[in-house]
Amino acid sequence: MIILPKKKKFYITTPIYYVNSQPHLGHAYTTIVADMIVRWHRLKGEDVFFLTGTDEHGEKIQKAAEQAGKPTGQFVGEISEKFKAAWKSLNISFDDFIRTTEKRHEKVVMEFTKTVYDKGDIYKGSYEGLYCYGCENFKTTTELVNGRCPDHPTIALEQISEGTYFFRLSKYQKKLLQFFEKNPEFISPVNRREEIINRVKDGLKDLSITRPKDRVKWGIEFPADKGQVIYVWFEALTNYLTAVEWPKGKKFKYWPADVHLVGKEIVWFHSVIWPAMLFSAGIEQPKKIFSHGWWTVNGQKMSKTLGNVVDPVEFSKKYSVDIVRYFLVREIPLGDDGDFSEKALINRINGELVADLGNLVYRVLSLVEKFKGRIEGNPQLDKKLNLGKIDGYMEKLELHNALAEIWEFIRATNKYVNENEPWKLQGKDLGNVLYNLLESCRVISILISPFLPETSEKINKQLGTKTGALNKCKFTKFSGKIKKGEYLFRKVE
Ligand code: ME8
Repeated sequence: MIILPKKKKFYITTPIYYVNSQPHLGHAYTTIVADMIVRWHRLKGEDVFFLTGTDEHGEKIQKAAEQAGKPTGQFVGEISEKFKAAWKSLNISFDDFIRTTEKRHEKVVMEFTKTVYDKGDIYKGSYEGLYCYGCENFKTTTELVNGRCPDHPTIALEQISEGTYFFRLSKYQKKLLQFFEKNPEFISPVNRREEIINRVKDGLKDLSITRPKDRVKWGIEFPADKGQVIYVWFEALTNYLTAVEWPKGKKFKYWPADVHLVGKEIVWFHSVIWPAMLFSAGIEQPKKIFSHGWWTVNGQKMSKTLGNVVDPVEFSKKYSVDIVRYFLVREIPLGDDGDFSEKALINRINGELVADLGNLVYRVLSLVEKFKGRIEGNPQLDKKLNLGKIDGYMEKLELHNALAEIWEFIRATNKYVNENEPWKLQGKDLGNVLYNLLESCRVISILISPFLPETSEKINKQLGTKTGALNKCKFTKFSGKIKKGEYLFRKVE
């Protein structure tokens, strides 16, 4: 029996999104970025698992369903479907879409909570404080701006006083700080890391992790007290374990997560509360929490509460799915904030997509169409490709740099056309130049496939080639059957 070497595994997650209203461009951003990363790892031949889904319990959702006048179960089901449909239309290649109202999740949450309880890390107490339904979290007075939560200025805070169970978060302060010290890349990018470490150094308060059932009905029952439901964040974070069948399922081979990709407003939950929960339950830590920035519209954070949301699906109908995907990732480095503007999007279409990529493929195929000789020769253009550099950027999650490096190759190929002036060549010389150009286009179709999957497929169709894994990015014999089609992108006036 031949034993094949075990494939490297790669597990990436997005936050699970609240179903209190529709998916918007901010949610699409995180999901698209995760999709590009996972597609890159698939190209490398790794055994990947990509998880996304919806966060469906808690007061905020309960209230939204009441406002919509619908039974809560029906309400959450409808919106969860909208997220799923949006991700399908944006070409998101998720392996699992989890819903926190599923039985499999309830089972894992119960078992996880019991494990932490048995460890002695949960105790009964009472809580008094100001609660923000937008964040589903208590706020301290120092966090407020003009008496309101800065992230949800339109939602009035509520004074709450009630019996609750606490998780001994404070117990893990030292262990967390040691862990951050030993794993400098755990919280990325670095600027967020410093903020978190300083906050943990200031001291950790135990976390209220249940809500009385007479106030919050829509949740998973707390196993140790039937009068309480589990706090939505404590429950939601556990989804990352549910999907990989903790503690003993087959999919648990994917744990620990390689990347939890999140927006910067929830990095605290992921880099402090979640690791403390895992320490308590005796489960290995994820490898990286990467928090990205926010998209704003006219300088304001895009949010359901502010009502200034951009619909990613509508936008992709107006331009194309690939254009929206490309723009979001090329426009800002992962980790930075960005302001959404249609003008900037149009500039990217007309520049990089039409003038560089679209023009290259069209030019090459037009030349090949007229040529009757043999397309063969010596690899020359492959020296312009730095695959190691592109992969290095992808490993560091510098997607905009990876794209810029791919574009270097596209531009080098265009330059090769201009320098060799194939329209003046004939016979073997022309065959050689066309060989280099076709192999280059084929390689480009592989490299762009994680970012622009539809365009990659179109190029393959026109070249008559099949897309391959990353190890097919070497120049070999060109064996496609050309079928020139439409321009890949149209100029926007
Ligand atoms: O926080 N710019 O869900 P949520 C960029 N259910 N990204 C944005 C964005 C913006 N303007 N707005 C939202 C929750 N996002 C919890 C998560 S995880 C166990 C539980 C993205 O529906 C970003 O990824 O409020 C952010 O973290 C996430 O959507 C918040 O989605």
